[in-house]
Amino acid sequence: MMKKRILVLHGPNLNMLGRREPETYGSQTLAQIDARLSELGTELGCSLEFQQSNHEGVLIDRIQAAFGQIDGVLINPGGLTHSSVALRDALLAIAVPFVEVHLSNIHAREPFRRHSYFSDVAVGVVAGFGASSYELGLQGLVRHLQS
Ligand code: DHK
Repeated sequence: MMKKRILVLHGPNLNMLGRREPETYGSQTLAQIDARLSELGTELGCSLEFQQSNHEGVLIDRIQAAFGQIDGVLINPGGLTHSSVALRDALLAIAVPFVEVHLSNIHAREPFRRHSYFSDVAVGVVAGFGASSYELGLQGLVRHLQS
């Protein structure tokens, strides 16, 4: 089976993980999360590329650059989850399956976090398991790509 290529995208403020509202987002840093995902990617036989940005346009440019180069996307859009039609459109434009992940349970927080511009076009959504949301999301995405 061909090695699956996965793009892992982190949106605004996720570079602050470990220091940012730890009671909501946990104590792991983004570097620790990415390191664990790299290990898991190796176990699952896929290759991962990572990008974090606080800028919507940078994330969109990265997605466009991946056109035809990747098999799937694992994304935590951060606050853009609740606002970005443009990021949603970029993911639809490259036409590969993606999984949406959140550290926190966005449905158990403020009402404005309950709506996502991504969930209805995602293969799946994982929210509320802290850093484990990323691992569960990657496992689900790879399984989907191999099925
Ligand atoms: C991360 C953020 O930065 C928030 O803006 C989202 C998400 C939730 C998370 O739980 O990973 O509302």
